[in-house]
Amino acid sequence: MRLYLINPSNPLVSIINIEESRWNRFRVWKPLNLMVLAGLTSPEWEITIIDENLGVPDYSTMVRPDLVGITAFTSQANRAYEIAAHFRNLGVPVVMGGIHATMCLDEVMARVDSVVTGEAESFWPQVLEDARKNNIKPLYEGGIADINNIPPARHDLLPPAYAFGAIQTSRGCPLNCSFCSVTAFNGSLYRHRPIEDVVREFQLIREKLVLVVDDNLIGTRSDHIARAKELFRAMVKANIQKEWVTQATINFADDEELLMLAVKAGCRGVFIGFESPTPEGLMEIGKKFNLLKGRDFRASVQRIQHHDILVAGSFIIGLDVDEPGIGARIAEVASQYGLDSLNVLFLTPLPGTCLWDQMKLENGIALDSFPEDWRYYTLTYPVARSKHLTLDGIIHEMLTCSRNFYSLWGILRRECSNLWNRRQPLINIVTNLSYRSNIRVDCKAYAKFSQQHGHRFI
Ligand code: B12
Ligand code: SF4
Repeated sequence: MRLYLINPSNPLVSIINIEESRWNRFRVWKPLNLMVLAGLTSPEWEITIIDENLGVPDYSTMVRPDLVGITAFTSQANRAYEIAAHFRNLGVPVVMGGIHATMCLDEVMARVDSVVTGEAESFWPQVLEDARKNNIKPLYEGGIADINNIPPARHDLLPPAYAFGAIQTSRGCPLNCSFCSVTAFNGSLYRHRPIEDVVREFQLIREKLVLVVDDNLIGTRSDHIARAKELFRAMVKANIQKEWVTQATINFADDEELLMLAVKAGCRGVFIGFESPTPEGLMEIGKKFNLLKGRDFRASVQRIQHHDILVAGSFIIGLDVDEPGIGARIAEVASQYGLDSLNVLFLTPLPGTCLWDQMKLENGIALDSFPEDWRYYTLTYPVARSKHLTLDGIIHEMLTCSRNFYSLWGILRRECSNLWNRRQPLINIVTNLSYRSNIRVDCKAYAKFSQQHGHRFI
């Protein structure tokens, strides 16, 4: 039995457009979900994982599979439907799962043979068995799975074309920011895989560099922090010899022992959501966690960097409180905090989030012709109306922010500081240059977008 597992491309995601900028090679990440599914698949299936981000194959020249499984973020939905249509025309059953299929069930069910909602661990073997018997059901509700003792992801199946391997150690996040789908999808319980499973799986990864995909590797409570320390100790003990980056909340900075253990275990960079430079902005999106203890962000960032860990920060533009000047303000604040890199995204109502419900109620969603418009839900295009900013205004803020933060002078200053402190200067320069070269790509893309969709924002 032959199984194709496919990660659809989205040409509008400039960050992964290698042709536009060769620096982006370092930012093509493995589709871990398909590797996890492959790990749950019995040996009678011959599995091929196709990541269209590495290049779209000519499916018509490929051997006909017995089953096709497609994953999709919302932004990939349209391409997913094209792939599904191709294989269904050949009479091959298509099953789709992942975040978009879960949040937009009716839309997806109308376009594939079967949908698996939620986490797949409990149902995937059943789907395969039903497919083998030619009796696949239209819907399997995976919900929240038990992540104890799941087999390791198949790290051997993808070509060695990626800079980073990938692994997951926990699911969910103890917070619930209004724009984020994680808690809606993975539930409010923050769950951890057994440490021995994680350590064993780390040892199967070929790449030296690894993305730990957890939404919040360290959590927020003292028992979460204790688990993170235990994990790092086990990784040190097993001498896994990997260098990894991950996502965490700013409280990563608050525990010296945690930082020491993290760096010993191979942590080289952390991605932190700062989201807004103002308390009003943080309140608006439900991230008051960042306001706790009257935090000094610069000092927090420095404490992390002191351990040779790079800090990448993320902010959002387009909140109700954002006014003209917000782009320059974010760039200024990010520099003040001393961030090594900055990722700014447009406020986007992703289906299933509180923000989605709120914007629907307020008629705030400008790009609402679905499924066609999903391709713009990359967070790199404005899709919603902003209270104080026009479409051209919000684009101007985004470009100002990127140009200010990624000015040659800004990059040079950060690189000198990183060289001086011997804090990952190579990774830092590659990251900064890739962001800088994407400004040109983004400019072209925004101009086209404004021309095509400007009238929908009025
Ligand atoms: C790592 C990551 C990335 C990586 C990409 C990884 C990749 N290639 O898959 C990078 C950094 C590139 C990335 C980019 C983006 N991301 Co992202 N990302 C994640 C993150 C943190 C982890 C994903 C992961 O590997 N999870 C581990 C796997 C095992 O879990 P899973 O994907 O949920 O898979 C399980 C089930 O969903 C199911 N399943 C999944 N697929 C399938 C398929 C079949 C057939 C079946 C049966 C089951 C099934 O089974 C799996 C096992 O239970 C998630 C958050 C999260 N917790 O998932 C956000 C998340 C998926 N990303 C999100 C977003 C918005 C984006 C971007 C649009 C934003 C941006 N500009 O950065 C881009 C879009 C890129 C694109 N191609 O369009 C949103 C998606 C929301 C949505 N509705 O689309 C999430 C949920 C985070 C959030 N804030 O809400 N992301
Ligand atoms: S802290 Fe990050 S992962 Fe957690 S809910 Fe907020 S945005 Fe989502």
